[in-house]
Amino acid sequence: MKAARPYKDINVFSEIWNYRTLKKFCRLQGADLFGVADVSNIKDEFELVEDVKKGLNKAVCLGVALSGPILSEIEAQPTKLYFHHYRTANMFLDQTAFSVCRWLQNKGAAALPIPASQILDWQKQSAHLSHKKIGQLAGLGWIGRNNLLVSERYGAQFRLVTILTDFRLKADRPLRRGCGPCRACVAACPVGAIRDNCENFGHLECFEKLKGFQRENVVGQYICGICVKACGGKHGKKNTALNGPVEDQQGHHIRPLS
Ligand code: B12
Ligand code: SF4
Ligand code: SF4
Repeated sequence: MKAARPYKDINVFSEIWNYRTLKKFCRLQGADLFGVADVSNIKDEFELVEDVKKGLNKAVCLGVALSGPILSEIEAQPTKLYFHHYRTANMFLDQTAFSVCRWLQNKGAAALPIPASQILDWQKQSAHLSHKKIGQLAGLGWIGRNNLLVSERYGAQFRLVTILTDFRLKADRPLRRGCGPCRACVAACPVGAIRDNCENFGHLECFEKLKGFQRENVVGQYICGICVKACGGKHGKKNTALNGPVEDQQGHHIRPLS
């Protein structure tokens, strides 16, 4: 007779099964990137009530890709189209996180969606938690020279959201990749805030430039988009006009759309 499976294996099995089912649900909701991070060791960094965050040891991190043509329009400053797109992406991510929260709660789990772009402390310019850090732990990408989370497929041309949960889920691992010899964003930044090493990123230069765009009434919020446009990844290279037109003058596709 076959020996009964040890209980531990059943736990591992259910974590993998849950991970796959949730991933499928998130894809159907429109998420382009999905990953799960084990956040049990970094919860001190979260600006949440101790009792609330106690059992929330997993973080589901989702990414949604931005429109290549909208980014292509950005030159020396953000555009009105990019501003609208940025807000739409945030709303989409918040709605998706809300659906994931309901999905998890209907499975009997606790779930806490973190806003895509809400600032808690205006002095420190910080939020409840860093989506970039969660995304990096969840294997979505690496912190690039531009101080953004960079994925192999989308470069930095995506936005993020996080849902904390106590649901039993397999956790992903961080990627062991980086920018390599690329310096596209270093050359693109109008204030030289992007250096060779992301640890030397010029937060203040960048922030002053973004405040300037808002003061000059270019856009209504602290956004820019220049270093996002510069960092296209595999998908962005095809999707933006950076590499020339997709069609020839007769309307034939001259390079594949992804
Ligand atoms: C406040 C804010 C800003 C502020 C300043 C943020 C800051 N402190 O640097 C301002 C207004 C300047 C800003 C600018 C921009 N922002 Co902003 N911002 C935020 C917001 C709302 C909060 C960030 C926060 O809490 N920071 C606090 C610090 C402590 O966290 P952190 O900056 O993430 O730093 C951590 C990691 O970087 C990590 N880390 C640092 N170095 C390294 C090195 C390695 C090797 C590793 C592994 C980790 C690591 O450790 C840090 C501490 O945990 C987030 C949304 C969110 N909740 O995450 C969006 C967010 C970070 N912004 C985003 C974007 C896109 C932008 C802009 C391009 C503007 C635009 N939309 O056009 C610029 C980019 C500037 C740049 N190149 O970094 C995206 C980034 C998406 C991505 N693919 O990475 C986010 C995640 C919003 C979203 N929902 O997608 N932003
Ligand atoms: S957001 Fe603009 S100013 Fe800030 S690092 Fe990127 S390109 Fe430079
Ligand atoms: S543009 Fe190149 S150097 Fe800059 S963050 Fe992206 S991959 Fe890294």
